[in-house]
Amino acid sequence: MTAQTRTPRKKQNAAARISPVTAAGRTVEDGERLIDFYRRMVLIRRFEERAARGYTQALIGGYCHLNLGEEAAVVGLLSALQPTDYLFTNYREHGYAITRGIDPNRVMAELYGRVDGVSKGWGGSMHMFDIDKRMLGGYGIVGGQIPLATGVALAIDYRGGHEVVLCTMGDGTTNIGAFHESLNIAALWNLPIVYVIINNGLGMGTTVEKSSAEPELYKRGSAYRMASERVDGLDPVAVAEAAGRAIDSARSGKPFLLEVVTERLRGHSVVDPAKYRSAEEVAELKENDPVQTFGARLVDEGLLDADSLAKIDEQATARVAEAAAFAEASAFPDVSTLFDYTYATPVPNDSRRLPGQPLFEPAPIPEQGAAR
Ligand SMILES: Cc1ncc(C[n+]2csc(CCOP(=O)(O)OP(=O)(O)O)c2C)c(N)n1
Ligand SMILES: [Mg+2]
Repeated sequence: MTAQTRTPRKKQNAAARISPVTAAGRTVEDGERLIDFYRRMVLIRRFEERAARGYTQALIGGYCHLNLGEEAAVVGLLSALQPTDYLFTNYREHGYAITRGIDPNRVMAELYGRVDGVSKGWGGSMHMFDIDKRMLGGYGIVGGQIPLATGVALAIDYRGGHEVVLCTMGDGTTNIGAFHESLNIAALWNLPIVYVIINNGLGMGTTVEKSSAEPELYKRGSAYRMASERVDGLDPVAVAEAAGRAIDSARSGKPFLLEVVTERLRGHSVVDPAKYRSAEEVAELKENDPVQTFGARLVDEGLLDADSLAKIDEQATARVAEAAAFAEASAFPDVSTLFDYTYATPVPNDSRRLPGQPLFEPAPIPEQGAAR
């Protein structure tokens, strides 16, 4: 186990926290990669801001949880994953979907509940699923993804495949039984899986320190003799490197627990004003904003200047506007398709009732004098 020095909620100087990449030790490809990280982070940022706006305009319904503040974590993690690997996330997933390569138009259309959405408009914000990109959800039940992801890792192992499963979850999720059951079985059976704790310091309004007896969450791996590591989730390069190590370990049959210490810039969901946060904490969040600090770092290193930063921002804003226009133009799914994707195969006794129809057809009334 290795620990980063960063203490989750401690005020720090953002520039000092980010590890320097010296110009001397960097190739052109490295530079391009860093700029690509930044572009992807800005796209998530603008997408999520647009989603928040769409929600307040009642264009998006249901629950809606944003990746604002977690951009570096998402981009760093997914950069280490092969297209053939599998990804599971929780309900805070829009950024993962876009970064995994799902067309932002389809992601936005899913938020709008439209037929061109990733899940044909029936899943919404929390249930995006794309088999081609091997993104297997999107789960609204806290920890619901963990046993399923472990099962996929078992299937890979059983078939002798070389793919890896990356399963993300929040800090609050590490106190449910399924977390411990899954880590135990994965360690016992050497399954090819990386469990990632996105530690944003909060489960809704409750801090990690108030909910976890061991707040250094990566240490939980030791209960299962599972290799584990904590990394600064505001630095996409550090996350990418740690994810690479974790995925290599899983691919060689040693499951891994990676704790990514990050921030949630706004409330739990778009309707949460987060009044439980102090003004000082909010100011600190702004100071550590990963998109700002990473952009500033690329400028410091001479990879970008103010004009190129502005251009990347404009491109992301335009791309997201296109996604929103696409979503608005897409039709709502027909109610007759409501049950079409409930089961993978036809279920003979599935009554396919539609809303408003009675639960059971009334039993026929026997005729007077008829035998019973
Ligand atoms: C089984 C279950 N219990 C409770 C909830 C309500 N709930 C939704 S999100 C959440 C907090 C989870 O926090 P964390 O795991 O840290 O993830 P984050 O939201 O911070 O990304 C809770 C309690 C739920 N969806 N499912
Ligand atoms: Mg959390």
